[in-house]
Amino acid sequence: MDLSALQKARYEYSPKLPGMLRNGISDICVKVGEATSSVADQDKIKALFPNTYGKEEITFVKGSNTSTPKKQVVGVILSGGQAPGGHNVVCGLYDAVKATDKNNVLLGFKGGPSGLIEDDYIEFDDEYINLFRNTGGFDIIGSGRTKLETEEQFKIVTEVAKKHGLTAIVIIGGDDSNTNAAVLAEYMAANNTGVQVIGCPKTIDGDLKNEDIEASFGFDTATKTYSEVIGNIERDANSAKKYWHFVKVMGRSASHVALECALETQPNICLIGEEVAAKKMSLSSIADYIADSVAKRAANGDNFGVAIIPEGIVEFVPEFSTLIKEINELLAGKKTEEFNALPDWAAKYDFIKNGLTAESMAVFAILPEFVQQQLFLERDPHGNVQVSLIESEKLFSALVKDKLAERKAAGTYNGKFNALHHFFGYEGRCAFPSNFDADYCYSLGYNAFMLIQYGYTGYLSKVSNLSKTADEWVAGGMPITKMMNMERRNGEDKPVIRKALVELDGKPFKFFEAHRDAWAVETAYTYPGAIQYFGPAEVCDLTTRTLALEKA
Ligand code: FBP
Repeated sequence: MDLSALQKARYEYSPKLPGMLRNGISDICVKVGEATSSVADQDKIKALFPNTYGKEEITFVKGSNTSTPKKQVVGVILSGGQAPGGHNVVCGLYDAVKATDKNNVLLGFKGGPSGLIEDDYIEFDDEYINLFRNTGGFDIIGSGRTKLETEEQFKIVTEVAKKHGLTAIVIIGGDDSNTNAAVLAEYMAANNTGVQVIGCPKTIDGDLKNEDIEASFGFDTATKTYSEVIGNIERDANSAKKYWHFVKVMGRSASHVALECALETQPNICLIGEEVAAKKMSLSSIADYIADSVAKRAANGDNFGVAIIPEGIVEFVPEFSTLIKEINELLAGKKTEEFNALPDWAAKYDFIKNGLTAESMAVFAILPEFVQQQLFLERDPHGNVQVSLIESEKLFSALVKDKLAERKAAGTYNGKFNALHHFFGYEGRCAFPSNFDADYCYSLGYNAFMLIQYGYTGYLSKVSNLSKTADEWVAGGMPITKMMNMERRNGEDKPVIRKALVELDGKPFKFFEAHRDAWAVETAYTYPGAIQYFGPAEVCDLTTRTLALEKA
């Protein structure tokens, strides 16, 4: 395999463990904390998880290891979208598994949860693991989005576990995957299979966090990667002074990624979906808000700017989410075929007009035609519009252009508006993990094995105090049921981990809110530059602005 110079250098990097895990496996013991209860719907969650509910929070501390020695055969899967650092979770897990007993085994099930069902696996050894240390990507075993949730699937997993003598399964995933980890843990406990299940918090979206989990891994590197490029674009904009750049950033629903990039780069505009929903903003009012910045800057002679748009924004605009719901109804069942069979867009437009309420049709009518058509493109397996396929960066620039034309006609604006569009998502998901993510992920994996060794199941590997240096990080575990509540999913009440949206009274948003009016008019850009892997700690080991503000 040909290696880049950075890849070779990163192989040599030693990820930092929390101080308390540095003593060696034989010197790590457990401090048992308080019993837990779920964040809401306690009676319902307790009834659904009789074997795993209400367990205690635990922390690892220095002291003699009191776990009962036994041969461990651990299976691991990566689940969902890629996030930088996933390889290091596997490496940390592997190192702890082998440091405890070299006869222990770590199996990697390939292609995500489906690997467990199809019994498609590899057994890790030093030679293979060493190819992936401190590198980005999930290609060590691949990932997938199959949901592990049915009794039938659990029975197959139990058979696969029995065949390999698995003592534990580690699921590295987001809120849905860890919800499934909790359900699987309960099933394994209820059926006395002896298989423990441990989760690790992953997602670049940053929405798997709560009072216990300070950050999901991958958010740090992905946002730094996007911020680097947004900063470069800002500098280009400020040099050429002729374009408005509309930059969409990933984040399926929550706007944490957009907010973090805004805190890093101080653009002229950043939309926050959660605020749009709270203020019930319409497409038109959002377009006016952006047009105000364009017009004020133009009045100062600045016909350029940068606007950050979160990927999930349209679902937060009340009138747009109603429109999406109506379209989902309109195309339900066989009606999709009927719609697709219509000869041209004019015929399809009539079909839509007859099917939507007058209010939704009014919203639909103001959309540029390419967005109208995107709303009728591919559907997800549940028949829903895939909002990530809607080019909201182009939608908003088109709406702003219309607003500016109206203002020009009214004589209230006399600038130039040339828009360019970008979408940053996949560019950041497999970047070489920052030192923070490399350290955090390795620690999560190492710690996951500590939880296994001490017999815990239904726990999320927890490493906290993350805004401090790694030697002050705290390692332990939290029952996943503590993070759960009941939510309506596909017409049914289901126990799920509560997703963390941007808190409008939280410190990161408050900081942004206090500065954004100035940023909207001035050119206050900051240029974070590329992630640094080698050099002084104040440059290389920086956490996100979000985490720093939350913990300030
Ligand atoms: P996870 O929730 O699985 O971590 O994935 C998040 C994400 O990266 C979103 O930001 C994005 O909308 C989505 O995955 C894209 O999914 P896909 O890789 O299937 O195109």
